[in-house]
Amino acid sequence: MATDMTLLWGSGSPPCWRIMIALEEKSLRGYTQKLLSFDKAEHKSQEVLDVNPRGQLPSFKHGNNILNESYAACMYLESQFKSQGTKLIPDSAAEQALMYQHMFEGLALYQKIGDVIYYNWKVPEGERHESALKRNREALTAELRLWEGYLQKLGTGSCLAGNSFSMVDVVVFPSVAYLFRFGLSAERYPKLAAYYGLLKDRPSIKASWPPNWLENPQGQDTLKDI
Ligand SMILES: N[C@@H](CCC(=O)N[C@@H](CS)C(=O)NCC(=O)O)C(=O)O
Repeated sequence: MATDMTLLWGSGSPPCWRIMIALEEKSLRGYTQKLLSFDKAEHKSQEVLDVNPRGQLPSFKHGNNILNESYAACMYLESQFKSQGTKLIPDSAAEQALMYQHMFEGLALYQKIGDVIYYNWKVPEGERHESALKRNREALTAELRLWEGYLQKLGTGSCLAGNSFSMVDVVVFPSVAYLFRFGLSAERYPKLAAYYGLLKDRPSIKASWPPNWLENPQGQDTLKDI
């Protein structure tokens, strides 16, 4: 039982989801968790600020060790619980190279998704320009084509670093799920859709599926024309 761990999280947040998948994969259950509401600005509460001065979720603690960066928390969990649950860092140099490469590219993917989906939230009303949003949409399209190519090269039924599920899948899958939640076309991006289909029912992913998505299965169509 992971009773010395606490996770403050928000539903539907890909960074929070990454840590929850890693915890499941490492068989770390029974941790203290608190679901907070972004709508009620609970991520700016003193409870969060005490752990995470950025006032962001996830905020994660293991004993006295604080890890508020989702990638850092996932890597830490693998390192501390190496022999428990799924081995998330492959031994083979070729798979490790792919894993690290795609993990960090996953940050660019996540950033570009946010630049489109949250354009209005990020840019104050008077500073918004159709041309800037168009550029962001084009940048996301180019990024998604790269991922289609990577998955094509990996082959049908492959995870992102090869046949085995690894850390790159822990951190990138939530972004891919987000894409489809926001209406990405499975016809236009068949490899990403197949990857999504391959992993969406994996026990660690199912167990941590965002509760607000379960309550409201209808997503949005923001990305339908990307
Ligand atoms: N670098 C952080 C990013 C965390 C993050 O961006 N969290 C968002 C939710 S998805 C958040 O709390 N946003 C509220 C804010 O920045 O005020 C990580 O990967 O863990």
